[in-house]
Amino acid sequence: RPEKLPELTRMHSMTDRVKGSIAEYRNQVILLLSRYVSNGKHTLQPHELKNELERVAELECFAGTQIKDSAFAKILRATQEAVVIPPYIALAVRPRVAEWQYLRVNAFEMTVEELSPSEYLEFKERLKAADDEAPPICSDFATLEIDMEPFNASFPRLTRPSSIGDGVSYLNKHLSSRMFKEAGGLQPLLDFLRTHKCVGETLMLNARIDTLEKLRSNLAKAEEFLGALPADTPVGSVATRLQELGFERGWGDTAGRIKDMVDMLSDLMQAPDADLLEKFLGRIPVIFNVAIMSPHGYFGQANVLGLPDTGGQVVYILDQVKALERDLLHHSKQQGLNFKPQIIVLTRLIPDAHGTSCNQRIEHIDGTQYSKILRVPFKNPKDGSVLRKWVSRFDVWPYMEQFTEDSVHELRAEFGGNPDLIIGNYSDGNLVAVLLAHRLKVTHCTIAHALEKTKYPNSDLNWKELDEKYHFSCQFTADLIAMNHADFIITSTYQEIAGRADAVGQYESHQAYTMPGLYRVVNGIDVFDPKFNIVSPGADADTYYPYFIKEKRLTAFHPEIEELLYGQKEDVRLCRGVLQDRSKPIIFTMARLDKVKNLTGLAEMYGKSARLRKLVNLVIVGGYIDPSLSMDREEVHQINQLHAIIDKYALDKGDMRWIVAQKHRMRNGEMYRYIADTRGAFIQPAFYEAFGLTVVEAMTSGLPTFATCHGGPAEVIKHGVSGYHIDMYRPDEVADLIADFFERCKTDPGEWDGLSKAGLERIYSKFTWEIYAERLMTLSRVYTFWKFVSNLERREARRYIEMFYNLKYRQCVKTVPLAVE
Ligand code: UDP
Ligand code: LCN
Repeated sequence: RPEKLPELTRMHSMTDRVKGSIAEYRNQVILLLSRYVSNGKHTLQPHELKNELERVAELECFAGTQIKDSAFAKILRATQEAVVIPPYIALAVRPRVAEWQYLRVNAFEMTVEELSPSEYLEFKERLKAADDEAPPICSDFATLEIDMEPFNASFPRLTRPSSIGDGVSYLNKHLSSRMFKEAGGLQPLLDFLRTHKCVGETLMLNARIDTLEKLRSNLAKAEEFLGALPADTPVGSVATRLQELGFERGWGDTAGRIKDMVDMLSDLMQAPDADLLEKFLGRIPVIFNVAIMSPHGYFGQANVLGLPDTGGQVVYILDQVKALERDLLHHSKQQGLNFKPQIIVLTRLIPDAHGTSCNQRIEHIDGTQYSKILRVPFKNPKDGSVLRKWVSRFDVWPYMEQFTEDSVHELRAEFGGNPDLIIGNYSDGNLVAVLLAHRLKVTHCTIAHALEKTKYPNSDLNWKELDEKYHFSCQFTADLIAMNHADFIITSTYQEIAGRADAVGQYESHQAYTMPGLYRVVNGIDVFDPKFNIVSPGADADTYYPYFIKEKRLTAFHPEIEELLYGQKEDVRLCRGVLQDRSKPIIFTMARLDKVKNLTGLAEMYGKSARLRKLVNLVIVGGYIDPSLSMDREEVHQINQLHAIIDKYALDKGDMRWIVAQKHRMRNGEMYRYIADTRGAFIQPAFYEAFGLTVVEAMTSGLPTFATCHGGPAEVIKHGVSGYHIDMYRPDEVADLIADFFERCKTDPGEWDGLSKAGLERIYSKFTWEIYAERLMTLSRVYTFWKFVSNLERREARRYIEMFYNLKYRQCVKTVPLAVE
């Protein structure tokens, strides 16, 4: 196997370590492996591997031996998944963040071998094959393997896990030093500044500066001219002289700011400096028009939150637009321009709008001057008729191409040309962004919000069983296409890219996986790629602020909130259960009522814990109470389940209230604060949460927060400092953790205040929209520049992606039925 040679040393050391442990602890290892393989074909999760190891280590007959400290035990603790097909057990080991090695042990013969990703996945696929099914002939060729690695081999790549998520700094360092090493390396920078136009007007440099020499000498002249003037001299008084020297608008609004930028460029021409380069590029006015894609769900500003498929992404984008417009206007002014930035959110027009504005073509975005929502309907690809009703985000695939086609014209008409930046959101928006950016040759940014593959355990391996319901074959293919096409990807947290020491990242999980019978991904994405950048969102400061800012409190909402929380009537359209003891603090949750959010798990946990029920009331906001009102199959199931739990634990007899989804955002903001007044807490009980805006909203309100340890909240909260992590796979422990906290609060109120304060501090340091907007716009300018001057286009990869799209994605879409009106 000559192609494996470079890996041999490292791989052998791991197999050798396993062999060493087998030799040293033969009996324990035999017992352990035989237990692992005793249940036939299956996969084992990390906790199952560890629990069995503990059990064997604790057996009396092995007292005194140290298998728990052996090299094999360490490898097992670093294993993220094991595939058992007796007598074999194959391990996917992740010794460090984003580093993977694969091993296979024969539990009967005690032999060990290393596997390549492809071999491991091929072995895993056998879980899905019938026992008597013959292995595929010419398996190497008969299975479609997706491998992006060869395209990225010559591309700069980070090496330190701690640098993941700060791709732009690395890229600037790498490419700026390369620019200086190559003869004429600075020419592309000159070309970039010379080709710069906005609405036909030349910016930055005009034709008078046509060589680097000329640039150098005219920079010196400009420096001298500007240096002699007061710093606040307006640009109007210097523009003519600067134009004669070759400098057009775009450098600044005063002599001082123009000189700043001129100095930066002179310095850059002298020596490479990545930070300075980033600062300089961040000031070039290249982005004026931004198109943001978010097709699925009800995208609107009122009455939409909590509707199926309509949650954080809508909140995120509306806040993002406000923050970006503010930043663009500020930037444009500072650079001496008076262009009106345009931000357009492209979404789906839904004729049957259910009391929302989603049937309007255009809607101005509140809190902005020029930004708007543009809605384009989905059309039946067969007869072109407009789709009237809402469809689940899992069923949108057949509509995407026509939607893109129709949107190109509408967007160009609204912008009066092409946008300068296209941002995709979630799988469908990202796919539309790929198609548009590809066609218009515009900088493309991807935001996943939630990569669905990570939310549903084994959704790749079991895709066939799930496809009828979720169409993951389309979605995961679209995700792969989008993440590889994007010029840059922004994520809300580090874990979204590369996980933690003990947990796999969302993007990382797309590195190697298999969908048996569809394709096998041996290298889907590299999390060390400099395209990844962490830019965390916040909570809108006008809506969410601490409970103790008395002068801003919206007390006018209090009677309505009190009625919502403490009303003594049940009404199937509004609520179930009443709270009897108002002196108890409230533990509160609010989310879309989908399975992964696990609101039912919270109710069950509370129902079971007599201790918790004595200490606090529970308020759940989500979904409908009456299942007949819901349009979403998963939601209906959750509604019925929640009713069953309430019945089972008699939760409607005084200590729990379930309230329908609340769509009034300002009032919701006040509700968090009202619950803080009860000295309560926010609980986010999801099995998995990609980021979790409610967590940030609660913490911004000063409400102590307990949130899932699976996903983004694990990074937003520092456990035990600014909130608590909870694992809803272990509900009894969670109930105790919350009960302990409220018991401590009873004896020491400082406990509650301390947690509330630390939560706020955490938010202010990292999760605000101001930080977000400045960072995202800098990234957009920098990646636009690098795309222009270097081979960031990745043309080979793009051709491969086009083929994948045409030969695979479009085939998958054919399996998705069209909606029936
Ligand atoms: N939300 C709401 N009313 C509801 C449920 C949710 O206003 O009944 C809001 C919530 O305040 C937050 C967003 O919807 O702003 C949910 O975002 P999150 O990131 O927590 O979850 P997602 O729904 O995006 O998965
Ligand atoms: C989607 C999700 O599921 C949430 O976890 C995020 O907070 C939201 O989008 C905004 O990014």
